[in-house]
Amino acid sequence: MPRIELVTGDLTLERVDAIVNAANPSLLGGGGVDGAIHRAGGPEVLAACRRIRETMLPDGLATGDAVATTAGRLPARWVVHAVGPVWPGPGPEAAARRVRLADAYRNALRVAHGLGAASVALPAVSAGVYGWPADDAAEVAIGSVAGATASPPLVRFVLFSERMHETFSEAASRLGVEV
Ligand code: AR6
Repeated sequence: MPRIELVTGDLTLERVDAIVNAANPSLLGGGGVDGAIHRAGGPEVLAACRRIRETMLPDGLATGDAVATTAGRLPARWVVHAVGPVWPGPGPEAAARRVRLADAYRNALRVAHGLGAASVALPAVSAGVYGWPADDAAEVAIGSVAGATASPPLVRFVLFSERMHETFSEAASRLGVEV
């Protein structure tokens, strides 16, 4: 199991080997942390995403999947773009999509590991524009990383607010995961 750290901060400032983007299937940018990553990383990141769309993923990146690009001007070496699910509201569909959220984390870590990254920083995927309730988003995030079989040895969640940091700490205690 990787070492898991929780910090409050801005993901785009992280000096780690790879940062994970909460992207959308188009890979062509958006708001939230995706917008911040493209702004800070510069046009090289978008150009790399466009190339991936043209050569490998004409229909876009599936929910739960992940793919890596250069990090452009960011301090990290790579951006691993992962797509989380949109919160569908309570009900059976939420259970199905919850699995996709866990997949997004597992695949992001697997891709980072495959690149040889020793450290990776992640946001709370799906917990912003995509509307996933924070408590559950945190539980899926921590649980997926704790159960990951292929991962960089250091995994750092970079949470954008003190509140979200607390939510992640509480989820880790509930799950009995040391952070
Ligand atoms: N550093 C760390 N966390 C951040 C930052 C940052 N710089 N900026 C926002 N967050 P979101 P999603 C937090 O909306 O819910 C985009 O339009 C934010 O407070 O970025 O997966 C994409 O293109 C929240 O806790 O991602 C997709 O269309 C968390 O990051 C869609 O949003 C995730 O919020 C994806 O939505």
